[in-house]
Amino acid sequence: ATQNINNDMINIVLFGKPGAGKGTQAEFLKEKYNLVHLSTGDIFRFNMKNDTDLGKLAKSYIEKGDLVPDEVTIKMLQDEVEKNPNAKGFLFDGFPRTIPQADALDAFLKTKNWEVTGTVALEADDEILVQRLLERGKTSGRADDQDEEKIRNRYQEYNEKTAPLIDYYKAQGKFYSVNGIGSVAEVTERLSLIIDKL
Ligand code: B4P
Repeated sequence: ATQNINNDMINIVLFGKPGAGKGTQAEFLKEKYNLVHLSTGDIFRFNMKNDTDLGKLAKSYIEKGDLVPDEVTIKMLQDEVEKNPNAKGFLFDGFPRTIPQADALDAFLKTKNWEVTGTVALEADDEILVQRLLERGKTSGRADDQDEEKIRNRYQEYNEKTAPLIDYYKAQGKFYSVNGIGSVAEVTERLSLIIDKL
């Protein structure tokens, strides 16, 4: 069934716990590999800022540190992919975050003869990440970064709903991980070594 897959298309899933540096690294990787960067977190925040219906809905979940429901998130992501018909590849940042999202992504990409090329994870200890998010919360204005209880809830959501994706992608032979601690440039270099081989 894979014979029709378009292998010129690189689709990378950037994976990691909240605050692991997905958004930070995506800024460099999208330029380096000429990928369309789709960050579900950024798209939700854009909609929240503009007070759209989607933004109002997402806000009620994000402010508590909960994941936004799959149905809403999957539809939004698919719409964003459709807006970029000439993409050479996508960098999915913060999506998928649940098994149903990963299943939906596989099925959706398949309709275009595309697939996930690889999933690269940024690894770091929770305690370091909680400190990073509290630090960002001082200036980001993000409600989900402001207090430790909400931040802890995001890690609980991650452990329950997102961590199972590690085995999901390992079973497909598509899971790679790097140490997410170090300078931004060092981490970019580690990710590049993996992406270059995909
Ligand atoms: P996201 O916007 O995806 O955010 P994130 O997990 O907080 O951060 P990221 O890993 O991108 O870290 P960043 O580079 O910013 O999600 C926010 C919320 O949206 C979720 O909690 C959820 O509610 C909702 N959502 C999003 N996608 C969803 C989905 N698919 N399904 C359901 N809900 C969804 O870096 C963090 C901080 O670390 C920054 O301050 C940065 O400067 C710093 N940093 C980065 N790299 C560093 C390094 N090497 N050294 C030191 N500091 C570093």
